Amino acid sequence: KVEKPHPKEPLDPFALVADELSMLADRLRSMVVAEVPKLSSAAEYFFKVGVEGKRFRPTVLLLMASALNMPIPEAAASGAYNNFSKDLRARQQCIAEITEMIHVASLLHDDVLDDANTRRGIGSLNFVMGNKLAVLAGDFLLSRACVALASLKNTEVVSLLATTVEHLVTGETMQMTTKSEQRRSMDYYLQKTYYKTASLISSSCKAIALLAGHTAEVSKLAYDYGRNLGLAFQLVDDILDFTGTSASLGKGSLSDIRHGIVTAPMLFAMEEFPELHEVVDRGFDDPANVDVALEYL
Ligand code: GRG
Repeated sequence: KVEKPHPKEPLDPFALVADELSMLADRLRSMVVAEVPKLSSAAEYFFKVGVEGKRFRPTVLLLMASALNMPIPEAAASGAYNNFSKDLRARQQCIAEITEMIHVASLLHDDVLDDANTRRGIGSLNFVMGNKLAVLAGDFLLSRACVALASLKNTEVVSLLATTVEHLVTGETMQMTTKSEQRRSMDYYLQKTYYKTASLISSSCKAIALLAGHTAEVSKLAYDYGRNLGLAFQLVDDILDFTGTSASLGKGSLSDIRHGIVTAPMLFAMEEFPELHEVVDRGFDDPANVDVALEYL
């Protein structure tokens, strides 16, 4: 039960779905039990209490389910909402679980690609158990996500979430560009950000709507909401990479610029200070060039 907040107190969206979020962690651990114990412990590494991350995606999805499952008279009349049941909510919780498994798989692989040492305030899985097990644990999470997805028996939802895995890979590949034109283009940044971050959130929001039997029009609205929220989320994440500390981020700060990745804060600074273009084109292999760029931000 959630107490009604005092009008002046900000609403805590996480509190609204707190019970389901704690169930989610238990479910995720039980969904990644493997034949080989080493694989189970690698796969559940980020599902343990205290290292589950912000749980932004499952929170958004569960709130989306609450919003979309509310019966509205027109819909009830059309018969589309007859299955407002615990079963529907359980299927939507399954989308939250699948989304979190895909997300964590991408984090595991990302940390291998970036040779990162920390994640969620503890050693990254590659740092603690090695690159090989981190890659395999990511593969395993994707496999279990596929099995859960198939159990929903909804081909549109399967196709949607399978495509979003391709988008994650596409976004990550786009991020590796060394082409000058692409590195300085806001359009390229936004397209990459859609693939890398917003696609998973938007597609899973749409899946929540589709499972509830909503029309293509409503499902598209859910998708657009998730897309915009995902883009905004990544913009904030990119700013925090410059302004945050290792303690507040749970991972190293200034990671993007040190990996030569040009994000929104740098693109905006380039608009204001044209001389930054040349600095960005030199790349950031030389730490002295990182310091030069930081002076403009
Ligand atoms: C294996 C699915 C898969 C993909 C491989 C490595 C890769 C391709 C994609 C990486 C995509 C990636 C890491 C995008 C960044 C998304 C992002 C904003 C991550 C941080 O999300 P938070 O802040 O993290 O929600 P927590 O830890 O709170 O869950």
